[in-house]
Amino acid sequence: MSRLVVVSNRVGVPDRKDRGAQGGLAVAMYAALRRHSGVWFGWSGEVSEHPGAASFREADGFTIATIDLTPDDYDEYYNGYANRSLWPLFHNRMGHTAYDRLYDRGYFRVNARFAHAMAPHLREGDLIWVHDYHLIACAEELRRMGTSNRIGFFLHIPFPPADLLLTLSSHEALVRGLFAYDLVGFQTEADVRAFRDYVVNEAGGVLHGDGSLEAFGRTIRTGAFPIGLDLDEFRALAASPEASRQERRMHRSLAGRKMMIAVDRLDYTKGVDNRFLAFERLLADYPEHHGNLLLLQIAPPSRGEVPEYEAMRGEVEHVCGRINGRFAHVDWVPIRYVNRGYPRRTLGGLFRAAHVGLVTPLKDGMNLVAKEFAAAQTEEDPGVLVLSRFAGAARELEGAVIVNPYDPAVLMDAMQRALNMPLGERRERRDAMSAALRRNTVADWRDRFVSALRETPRTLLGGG
Ligand code: ADQ
Repeated sequence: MSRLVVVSNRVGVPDRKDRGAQGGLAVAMYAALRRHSGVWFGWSGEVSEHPGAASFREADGFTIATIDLTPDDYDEYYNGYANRSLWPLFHNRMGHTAYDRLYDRGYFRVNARFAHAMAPHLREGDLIWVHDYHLIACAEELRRMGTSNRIGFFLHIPFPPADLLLTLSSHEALVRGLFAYDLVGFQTEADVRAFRDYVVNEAGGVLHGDGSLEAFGRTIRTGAFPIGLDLDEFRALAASPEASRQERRMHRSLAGRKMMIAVDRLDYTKGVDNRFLAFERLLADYPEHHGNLLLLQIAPPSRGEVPEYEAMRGEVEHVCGRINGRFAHVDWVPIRYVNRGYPRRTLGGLFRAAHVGLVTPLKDGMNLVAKEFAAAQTEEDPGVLVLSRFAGAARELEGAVIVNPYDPAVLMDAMQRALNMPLGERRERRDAMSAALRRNTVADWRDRFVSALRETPRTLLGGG
């Protein structure tokens, strides 16, 4: 059987003692890597002046191979191009996008370094699966070195409309880089369409009748592979003694009040401030909620070295402080704003204690928090999910109340509707979401992608 080589910016490291602390994606990868005696290749998380060759260690049934980055790599490739250029642009946040040649060069240099560090360890027949926006240009360098293996790429974040992508000087180099793969997967059909649109209209490419795309002298396959959840695992976590303890603790602290919950990395794509503004309107328009409803926002800071994140954090704190100052009583504060992360089993308990889950990103590739909230709900008394139409998850979770997160009045109405929804409707919606989660688990996602890559026609393979 062919080996599987997974390549991503950061590698997952299995934790035998606490499986529930790890995301479903990492766990799904471990299973595939074990089955295929594979290798997971990525950045060690270390920055050093003189990084050497890749270092290897055996994990639980597979191999982890990592390289260090130099301080310049870290600034230009990681904080720079990946997180200040690609991330905002691919989430339609042009105002946050940095345009900097130094970042461009750093990105392509580090992508080439990944390829060079990896190439000596590849074997004929290895299936190579590269993940996400950090490493788009990796395969092109592998091809230059003569690698003819099947190489697949999966983009976890959205693919932007052509007009936005064209604002990056390196737009063509990026898309040409994607044509070095054999299979390029996206979260949704809308992302696939955006990619095809660029290729056909801006790169003179051709969409063939069998769905393959030809440009830059190569023909590749593309497709939507929406990422799923390990439903049984998350349900088991949400029903675990630790989760139940959290749930009881939260009920005690609520003392009969209702709770809406939101859980995000603190990121300007997640729409935290819009959510707070909608909540402020709700409190202003419906005084019956005063003293009887609170919003729990869990938002651990991320990417603190990127200036746009610092600015956004200040803005969110300002809005939160204003709302709490405006409405709080001595015995009730409307927003509980928590800047730390919690293990997934704790989140499972909190999701069960909540009446409403607010997942309202301005743009999101998928958003697994939405799926986790839906998975945690019980049949007896399910909470309602309010979900942004701009999250990939909205395409599958039709049982959610789907909203436009930009319009505070729409978001406020959705909150009010969710808070007052009768049990029968909540159950119907919960069942619809469970069925959707069951149809497409993270294992299905992984297996569909790996099979599609394995089945790439031989005729399409090769260098160039
Ligand atoms: P992220 O932007 O990181 O991922 P998301 O999918 O929402 O976002 O979360 C991934 C995991 O992180 C989930 O398992 C979630 O529970 C956990 N997480 C998020 N916020 C947390 C918090 N405050 N505390 C603890 N855990 C938290 C990117 C894309 C997404 C896509 C995923 C997977 O941006 O759109 O769904 O990859 O493809």
